[in-house]
Amino acid sequence: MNVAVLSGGVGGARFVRGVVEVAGGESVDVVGNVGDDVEVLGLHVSPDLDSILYALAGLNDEQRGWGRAGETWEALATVRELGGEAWFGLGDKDIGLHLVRTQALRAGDPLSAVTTRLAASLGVATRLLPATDDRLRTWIDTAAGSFPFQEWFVARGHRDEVDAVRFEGEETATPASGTLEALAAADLILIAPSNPYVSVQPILAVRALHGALRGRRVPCVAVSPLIGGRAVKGPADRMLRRLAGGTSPRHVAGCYEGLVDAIVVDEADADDLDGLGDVRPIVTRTLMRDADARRRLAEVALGAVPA
Ligand code: FO1
Repeated sequence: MNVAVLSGGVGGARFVRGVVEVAGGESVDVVGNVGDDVEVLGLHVSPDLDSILYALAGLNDEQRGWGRAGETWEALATVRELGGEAWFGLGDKDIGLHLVRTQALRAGDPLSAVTTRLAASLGVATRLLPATDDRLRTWIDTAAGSFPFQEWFVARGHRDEVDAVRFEGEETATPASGTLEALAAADLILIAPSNPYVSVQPILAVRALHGALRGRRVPCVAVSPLIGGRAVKGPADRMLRRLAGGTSPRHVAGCYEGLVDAIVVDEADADDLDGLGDVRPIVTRTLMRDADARRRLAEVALGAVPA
């Protein structure tokens, strides 16, 4: 069975790892978010692609959810000493990857080609593709102003309530090579338990990817990132409350209107399944606290072929 997964970082990366462990790396294609990519200290950082890459290579820091395990921070300490831009936590090992990526991008290689090479070098058999090779950036509109995603998320600690999310470049962004093919070849499409607004919508902002999902001939199953209406980490619950009017499964499913056939929700949300319409709820335990839990969740999602 071929599986395509749309994913953000952190929670999405954990889930993707579970899917790969259950389905086998070579039958899984991952389309990753690039809306939160950022240029820092002259380096091109693709946080969500990297979280997935590190998770699949077994190099990720489980606790933090992003970056590498056993990381050191000497370069950033020097940057700080020298009065440089130190608000974004780039570790020494992580910087090595950004140096290689940035050099290749400057030489004119598309992000998808660079990502494929990085994955191969790290021994990752799964195909990891950015949603687009074009510049697509998420902007967050708040009462305090409009901010590029990482400035709002990291520098401001996502403290500002979000009025709107915008994607710079969405009108012209075309799908990265391999993404439409991955969706067309899939027997099942999964949407990882990622923030719908800032992790999945930037993928769907690439019009042709949205169109491909809408016109799918195979089931698409989303996994809710909320447990008992609350985010495991990050601002997804606050954003849903404010932008969708609530944090029930129907509010999450509403972010994917016409795009999903089923939604996997946590047992803690089992009493709150009204208003899902045609979207079939699948109730299980969704917290990925360890390898067993992430594999169990992946098994449920992979087995969730709607009637
Ligand atoms: N998240 C933070 O909260 N603080 C950071 O300093 C930070 C640095 C960072 C560096 C590389 C990387 O790949 C991810 C990093 N993240 C950091 C995570 C990232 O900002 C978000 O988790 C994602 O963009 C949201 O999916």
